[in-house]
Order: sequence, then C-alpha cells, then structure tokens
Amino acid sequence: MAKHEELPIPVFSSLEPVYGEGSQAEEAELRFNNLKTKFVQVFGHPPHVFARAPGRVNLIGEHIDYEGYSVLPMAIRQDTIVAIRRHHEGETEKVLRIANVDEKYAMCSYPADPDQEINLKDHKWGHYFICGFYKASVFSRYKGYYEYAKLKGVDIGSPVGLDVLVDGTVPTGSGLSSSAAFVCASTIAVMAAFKVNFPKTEIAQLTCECERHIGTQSGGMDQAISVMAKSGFAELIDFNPICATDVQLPAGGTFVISHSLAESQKAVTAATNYNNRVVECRLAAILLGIKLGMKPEDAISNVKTLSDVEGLCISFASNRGPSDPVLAVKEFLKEEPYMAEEIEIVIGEKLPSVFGDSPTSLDVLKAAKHFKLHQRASHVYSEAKRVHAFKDTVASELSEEDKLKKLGDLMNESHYSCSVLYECSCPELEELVNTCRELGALGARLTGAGWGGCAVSLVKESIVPQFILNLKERFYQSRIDKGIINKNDLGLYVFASKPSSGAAIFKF
Ligand code: NG1
Ligand code: MG
Repeated sequence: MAKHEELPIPVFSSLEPVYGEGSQAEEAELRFNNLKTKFVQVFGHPPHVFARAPGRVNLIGEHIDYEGYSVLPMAIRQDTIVAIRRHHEGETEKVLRIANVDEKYAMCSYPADPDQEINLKDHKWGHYFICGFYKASVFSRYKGYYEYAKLKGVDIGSPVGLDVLVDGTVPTGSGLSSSAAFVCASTIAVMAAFKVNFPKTEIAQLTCECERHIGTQSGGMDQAISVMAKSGFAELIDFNPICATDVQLPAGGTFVISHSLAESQKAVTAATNYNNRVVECRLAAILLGIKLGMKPEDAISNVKTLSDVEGLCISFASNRGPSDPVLAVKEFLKEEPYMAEEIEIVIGEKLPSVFGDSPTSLDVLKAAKHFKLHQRASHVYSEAKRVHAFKDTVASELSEEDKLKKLGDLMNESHYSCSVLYECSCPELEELVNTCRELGALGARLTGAGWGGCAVSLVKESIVPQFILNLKERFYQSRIDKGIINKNDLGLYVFASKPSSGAAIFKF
C-alpha cells in the first residue's frame, strides 16, 4: 500500500471527512454555502470545485527548516478555502479574478497568461494566489503550477481565465501560517480546476517553492504540514526529500495557542528579519566550512546551509569529547558581530558576489549593519537537537507526567534560544510567554517566524479551561479595555487546538 504522503490530495463529496460532526461541521457548512452564494453574486456562475488547506502551529523546531533540519508542527482547525471556476476555452475574457469574502481585501485581477513574473515591489494579497500559478521570477529556478504540469507531461491547453473566491480563518501575521494555507489551497484549487492531482510530497515541494516567489526564502515546513497533516497527529517533517512521520502526542497535554497581538508582516520586513537570518546562517556555514578545512571557493559554491557543514563540525567535536556541532561554533565563530569586511577577508570574495543570484539576499546585505554568526549557528544546531529530543521523549517509556514535564522544558529552552540567540521575539511575545508560564503552562514558546504573532503553550488537559480564562484576564483584558481588540473576538486570539487533518478537495 502506498504511504499516505505518496497519495494524491483526497477528493471528497461531503464535508464530514474533514470537518466531522457537531459545531465545527455546522460552521463549515455555513462557510461553504456562503462561498457558493457569494461566488454567484460576484462572478455570475457557481464555482466548479473547492480546495481547503489548514494553518499550523509549530510545536518545536523554529527557523531550522530552511537550514535542512527536521521540524515538528501540527495542523490546526483554522483553514483557507478557495472556490474556483475555470473559464471555457471559448470565453473571451482571459483574466484571473481573485476575490475574498472578507471585504477588507479588494478584488485583484491578473492576466491569465501564466508566463508572467510576480512584481515583488507592488505587494498585493492576490500574489499568494498567483505564486502557485505564474511562471515566477526569472531569478528563480522554481516554477508555478503551470510549469510543473508541463514538466509532468500534462496537457495544459491555452491560457484561460479563472474566477476565484477565498475564505480564510487562519489569523494573518500570527505565525500560524495563513500564507501557506492560502498558497496550498490556491495551488490545489488550480490543479483541481484543471482536473489534475499529484502526490502530496510533490505538492508540498511545489507549494514551498511557489511561496518563495513572494520574497521570503522560507523552508518547507508550513506547506508540508498543510498538505500532509493527519487528524490526531503532529508530524515530524524531514526535508531533502520531504517526508512526514506521525507523532502521537501524550493524551494528558493540550496545546493552547494565544496571540501576542503584535502582527508580524513578513513580506514587508523580510530584508531585516527573516531573510536576514537565512543569509546569516549561510555565512556562518561558509565560515565554519573554511575554518574546518574547506577551500574558500569550494565552501562558497557548495555550502548552502548549516546542515551542509554539520558533518565537519561533528568530526571536529568528536576529537574533543561529545560530538556536538555547537562546540565547533564556540571554537570558530566569535561572539561579537562580524562586519562584512571581516567575512570578506576570510572568504576572499565580496559578499554580493556570494549571493549574486538572489535579489532578496542582496536586499539583506544592503540593510545589514553586521552579522551575528555565532548566535545564529548556535541556535540552529541546538534547536535541531531539541526536535529529536522532543520526538524521543514522546516515544519514551517515561510516565505521562514526566513526559509532559520534559516536553515543556524543551519548549522553554527553544523559546530562550529563539529570543536570545536568534532574536526573533518581541516585547509582547515575551510578556505573553511569561504570563502563560506563570499561569501553569508546562512550557511556552513563540511559534512560527516570530517578531510578533502567536505563542504555543503545553498545558495539562485538566486545567485548560481555567488556564484560558486566566489568560484572558491577565493578558487580554487590558487590551480590551484599551480598545485594541473586541471582547467578542477573543476566541480568535486564544484557543486550544487538537491536531487537524491536511489539505482536501471538495466536489459536490
Ligand atoms: P511563518 O511566518 O509562521 O509562516 C516561517 C516560514 C517557515 C519557518 C518559520 C520559522 C514561510 C512561509 N514560513 O513561518 O518555513 O521557517 O517561519 O520556523 O516563510
Ligand atoms: Mg507565513
């Protein structure tokens, strides 16, 4: 039997396999009915097909997917649904029209010919749809759906228009991957509209590459979990090649997600935050490679990530005791920030020429004052170890009580590393994480890219309702009083989540 991740996206004719029964099912039914009605109002025809993809919460393994290391997220109930209608070849209007049920997002139109690049300078919400469709940037070897389908020998015909209506419930800028939910649902909806379907692993890879067209040099965690999640399980996601292994979490613990109310706008701050860290990691890896014996020119052309030089770091460390790559970081990368010129002397080349093929990296170099290579590499290597410790703890013979305590400790260590070494926290997240711990969380950490967005806490099942009540009182009440949020919306900002299922196609 094929492994579940090698199967195509499941196609359902009813909502029940994904949304179950009860209040969740009722809410889903309302959303789908509303989508159908709105679709007819806006476009004058009903949609052909729907695709849904969930957001996710990352339990542990932050900012290491793009360095080639495994991460451990789970899908959440909140998702993006895309309703789509493909025009007939004969229809004259060759345009993509992308509307949203939330009127805050004005309708976007794009040419239907996919042989286009995305204009990164003019950021629009509709970009998250077309990144899964267009040919994409000339700088990128990655292609959207169209190019991929051609590659796979699918007859795609001549360009036709598409009508698209989007309904998302994953809060944006919250570290819960509203963006990947949108990109995955869009790409899968386009596929379904063209009557094709691919294995989940391929779609996970394709959608990850698609989202990079928007300008963050992301790893593949969000798309992989959105596409490959299974109800009831968190997943250990490995990369190169992408693969998901089910992780059954201990029954006595629940993950509570809470929003710091600081919004992180990754597409806007990429050069100083997210992409900056990707560049720092690459520089740290190149420097480690050289210090550990590689020729500079070989390190520059072959070393892309810290995982590429982990073997060298471990051989160095094992001569001196425990085989921990962090020991090589301590030995070879100084704690003080590096200036560009210092790095250029070691590698014998100007930094822009190292990153010459990546305009988003060149933006980082322009914006950066210095590079904290020691801290970033220490975070990545130690966080990669914590992911495995987390998975091993779940599978261990420890009592449930001890397991939960150990998992909480690992989450706390991860947060410390994100905050102090990777510097991707913010004052609101620090306050929130501390409050969660004071209120009895076994562990609490920022989740997703950080610089705002959500925290995830591990809470004993028996105290979850009280924990949420206390958190509302301690963290949110003053924000309600100040008018920052509306009391009726609290359920959007703090909720417990069970691991939910992955992407699906609906044809009714
Ligand atoms: P968010 O910002 O939560 O969507 C981002 C990246 C992930 C991963 C995390 C940090 C995108 C689409 N996703 O997630 O790949 O690197 O940050 O662990 O950029
Ligand atoms: Mg995102």
